[in-house]
Amino acid sequence: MKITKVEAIPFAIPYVKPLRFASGEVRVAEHVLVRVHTEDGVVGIAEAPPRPFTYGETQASIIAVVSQILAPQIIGLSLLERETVMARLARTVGNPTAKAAIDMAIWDALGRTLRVRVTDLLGGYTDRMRVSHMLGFDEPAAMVAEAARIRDIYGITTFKVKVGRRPVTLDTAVVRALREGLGEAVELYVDGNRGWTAAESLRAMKEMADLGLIFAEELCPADDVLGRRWLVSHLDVPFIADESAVTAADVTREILGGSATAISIKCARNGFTNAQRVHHLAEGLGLAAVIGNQIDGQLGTACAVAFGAAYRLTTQFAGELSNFLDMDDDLLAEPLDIHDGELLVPAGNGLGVEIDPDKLTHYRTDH
Ligand code: MUC
Ligand code: MG
Repeated sequence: MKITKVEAIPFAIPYVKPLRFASGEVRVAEHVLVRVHTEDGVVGIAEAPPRPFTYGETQASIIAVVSQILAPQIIGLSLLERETVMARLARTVGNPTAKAAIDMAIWDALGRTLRVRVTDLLGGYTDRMRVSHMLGFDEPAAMVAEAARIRDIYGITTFKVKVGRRPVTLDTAVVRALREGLGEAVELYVDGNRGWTAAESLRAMKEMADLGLIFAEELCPADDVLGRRWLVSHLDVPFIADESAVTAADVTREILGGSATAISIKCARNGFTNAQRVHHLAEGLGLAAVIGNQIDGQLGTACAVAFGAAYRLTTQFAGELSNFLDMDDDLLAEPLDIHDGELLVPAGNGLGVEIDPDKLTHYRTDH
C-alpha cells in the first residue's frame, strides 16, 4: 500500500452560470486533479479548488506546493499511515485545499485497495444526503426563477442565498421574494461571506425576521471580534462559521469566543481526516453542522457526500452538494445524479467515481 507518486493536474471547465458572492466570483472551474498512485497499481483521486479570496491558493500555487513540497514528504508512506501523512503535511502552513485533496485521494486509494467505499470506512451512517442549493447574486426575479427551476427539476427544497451586498435591502428583497415565490415549503438560509458589518448584518436579519430563516452564515468578518460576538448574541438562529473556522482549533476559538453557534464542514479544505476532527469536535460541543460547498465540481461533491452521509450529525441538515449543476461539463465518466432532492453516495469502491480519460485530455491545461 505504499505511495509511489502524487500527480497534480490543472484543468479548466467553464460555468454556464457563474456564481457571484460577497468575497468573489467563479466563472471557470480552474481546479487541480490530484492522483495518488500506490505500488499496487491503485490510483486514488480528488480535486483541489483554488479559492484565492478565501484561502489564498491559486491553481499554480496548488500545483507547486503539491509537486515541490508535499508529494516528496509522503512518497514511501503507506495508505494506512494517515496520521503520519497529516503530520508531514502540517509542516507546511496554509495550503488547505492542496493538502485536503492529497488526503482524500489517499482515502480513495485505500477504499479501492480494500474494496470498500470511503463512506463506509468513515462511518457508514446512511447512503444519501438531502441537497441544499446555493444561489449567487442576481436580481430578485432571476433568483426566484432559478430556485424554482432547481426545485422543479431536482426536487431540491433547501436554498442558501448569497447576501452581503450594499445596501442590505438588495439582498433582503431577494430573500423576501424567494419566500413569497416559493412558499413555506422551502428552507432558506443566508451566507454573507463577510460582506457586511456587524450592524448591517443585524439590520438585515431584523428585516428578514418574519422569513423563517434556518441559519445565518459568516455575515460579517470574524476578525471584527467584538462586533461579531455582539451580532451573534442578538440572533435567534444558529450562526454558521464557514471560512473563519477551517481547522478544529479555529472552530474551538470561534465557538468558545461566542462568534458562532454552528459550523460548516467542507471536505475541500479539510480532507476527510481533518473533517473527521472537526465533525467529532462539533458533536462533542453539541453544534449543528452543515456540509458546505467550496464551489466543488462533481469529484469534490462525491467527496462531500461520502463524508456527509457517513455520520448522523451531518445528515441532520441538507448538504450543499449541487453547484456542479452550474458547470458546463465535468471530468467524471458517470455524472452524479440528484433527484427527489437527494444525492446518493456512488456505489463503487473508494469514492465510487472514475475520471473519463477523454474529458481529462480535453480539459487539462498542462499540455
Ligand atoms: C460558501 O459557503 O461560502 C464561496 C466562497 C467560498 O469560500 O465558498 C463559497 C461558498
Ligand atoms: Mg460560506
